[in-house]
Amino acid sequence: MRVLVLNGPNLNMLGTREVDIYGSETLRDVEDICVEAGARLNLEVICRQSNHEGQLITWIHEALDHFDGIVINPGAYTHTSIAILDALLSVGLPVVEVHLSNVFRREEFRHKSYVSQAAWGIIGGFGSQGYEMALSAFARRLAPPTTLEA
Ligand code: DHK
Repeated sequence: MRVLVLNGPNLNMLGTREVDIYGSETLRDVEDICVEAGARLNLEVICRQSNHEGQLITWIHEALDHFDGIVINPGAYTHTSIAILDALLSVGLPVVEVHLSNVFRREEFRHKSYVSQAAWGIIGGFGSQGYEMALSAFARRLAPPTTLEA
């Protein structure tokens, strides 16, 4: 089972960017956590980050033939991008939306998420642990049902 972890704009600045809000872990740390969690959970995890909406959309389209699910932190595109919502809806893969911060404790413009409309679940406020939670949800969802012994 393969899961694509997508991070959007400014998440490459993790570790130096507003550490009081986003924490001191770098994007590399977050991606390492995802790959390690994937190994524990028996998921193949591939991580990508872009500051460009079109690149994120292309990766979402390409995921259709290569992945079983998507974990996405769209950064500020969460609150603005109907195009990313449409891309997620067009591929129809299960999506977990992750935010490092609890967006509902922050400015009102962060309370609206377009992406949520395509999401199976939403996780926010747990820092990098949120990505592990998302992957663990996929491991449960994608695991083949255990057969009962006769
Ligand atoms: C990351 C961002 O870059 C913001 O634009 C979002 C999100 C929140 C996060 O908490 O991970 O508003």
